[in-house]
Amino acid sequence: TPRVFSGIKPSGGLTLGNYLGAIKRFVQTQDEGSFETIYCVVDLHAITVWQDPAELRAATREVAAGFLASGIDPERSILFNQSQVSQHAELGWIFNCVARVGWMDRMTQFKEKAGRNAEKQSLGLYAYPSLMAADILLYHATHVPVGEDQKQHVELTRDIAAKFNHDFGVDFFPLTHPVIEGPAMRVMNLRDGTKKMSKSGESDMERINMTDDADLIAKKLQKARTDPAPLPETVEGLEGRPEAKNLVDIYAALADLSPAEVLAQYPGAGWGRFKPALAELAVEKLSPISAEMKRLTADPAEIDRLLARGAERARAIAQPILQRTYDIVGLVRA
Ligand code: AQP
Repeated sequence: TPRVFSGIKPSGGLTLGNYLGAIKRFVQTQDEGSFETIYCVVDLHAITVWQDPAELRAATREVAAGFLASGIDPERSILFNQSQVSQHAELGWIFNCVARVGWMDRMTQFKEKAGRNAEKQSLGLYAYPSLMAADILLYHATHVPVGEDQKQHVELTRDIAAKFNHDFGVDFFPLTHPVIEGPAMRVMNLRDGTKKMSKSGESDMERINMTDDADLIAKKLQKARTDPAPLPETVEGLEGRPEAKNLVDIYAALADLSPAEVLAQYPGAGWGRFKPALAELAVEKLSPISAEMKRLTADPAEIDRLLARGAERARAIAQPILQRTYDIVGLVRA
């Protein structure tokens, strides 16, 4: 069976964006059963920017709990944290020696994250896509479900695989496809509908965290920025209204409806009516997940045990592939 690999950085607590844009799909892919699904809490990626150690530990367990509470089954999928499978870092180094500086220079995400301060960023942040290539190729995963923003990195993974195969005259690493399923759901910032909702955004009011309680969710949605006009009758009417579009899209994703169906349910509704309805729906869908996350994170030892078990299963796939890579490169190992 073909393998799917995907990860989430424990750079903070999970947001509604991570849930609707990533985890919800991961669960669907697992449940469809046509892939072996490998899901990873990518802690080595998180530390490419500063993480307080205690917060990193807590976020790692929270992200793992979010996967489990949303329906990732640690038996049917492999769920682990990246640093526990050292093969990621080892293959990442080899890929640092395969990838070219010029390729990294073209990565738009680094430019966006670094802004004008590229020289002050960690070397790890710059080389991040080469570790990401290792994450994927370590399992010979061929399908990587990602958002539009990660497409360039998955293409770089192909380039690294192709150059490795070419340089060493082998046909070893498969060429990976980014799977951009349907119109990728992009949840936007509640205070600025042109920016995406992020774990590490400045203000807590701009995002919904998976651990927010009902009152806080209602308050954040109540205060979410919107224009004064009511909901349009058709989806075209949402153009040029990013905040309105975002709230309708969130409703649609939570209710498993299309945005047009949502607008048909609330023809011409004002925000005074739509926002409380959205809050009620969000609480209905999220509270069972957050309650389960709370239960799971109350017992960190159990989460750690599950992650260690997942790591063991991941290693069983990764180690032979790394060993073969070492042989191909000419690195001696007894
Ligand atoms: N706002 C979003 N809408 C839809 N999908 C999103 N994802 C993240 N934010 C949104 C998806 O979540 C997965 C995990 O992403 P990540 O943790 O590896 O990195 P990220 O995309 O950088 O996530 P954040 O929350 O924005 O973290 P920070 O603030 O630390 O950079 C990916 O599949 C991503 O598409």
